[in-house]
Amino acid sequence: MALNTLADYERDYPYPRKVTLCYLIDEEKGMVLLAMKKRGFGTGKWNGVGGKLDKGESVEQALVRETKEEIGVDLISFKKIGVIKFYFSEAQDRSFDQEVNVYTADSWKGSPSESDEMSPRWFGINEIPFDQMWSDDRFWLSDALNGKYVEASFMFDGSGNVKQSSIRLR
Ligand code: 6U4
Repeated sequence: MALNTLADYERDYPYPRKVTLCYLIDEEKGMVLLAMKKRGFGTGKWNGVGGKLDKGESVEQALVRETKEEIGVDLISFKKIGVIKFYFSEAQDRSFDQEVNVYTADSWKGSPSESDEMSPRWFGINEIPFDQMWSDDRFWLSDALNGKYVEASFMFDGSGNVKQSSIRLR
């Protein structure tokens, strides 16, 4: 059957590849740590830190490893704040689609530092640079950082713009 709508993708591909995404939060200062992606998927965008699971790894193991690899920090405490599915409708195959498992962390060891992959910087929670981020972020990130649990799905067009979305906040 043809895949025309987001509901078609959700029905036919309910389990895209899992990846992790983590936002360090400084509650006292009201800041969130974003990192500029220097290579690979999403180059030139501010994002949380994270990536794909290695073989045999759990989501939380990957979250801890990716945070260490990308910004040099050891997570101590973190909390899941949502699950978001992304479907790249104009891609040749479904290998780009992702299930992003989103977390915030409020305690860690070490100071965020630059790696080959990412360059971190603190932003005020009300000063998130949405025009330099994935186009879906403006639909859910502020609510998620303000304590809502987000379950969402997005379908992108070939230019990376959101074509359809379905967002549940609780
Ligand atoms: P490599 O280059 O294979 O080491 P890896 O770090 O394993 O990469 P990568 O960079 O492909 O994985 O992971 C993608 C990252 O981008 C994850 O942290 C999730 C995040 N991400 C992907 N699509 C997103 C989107 N539409 N909105 C968003 N974050 C997204 O906010």
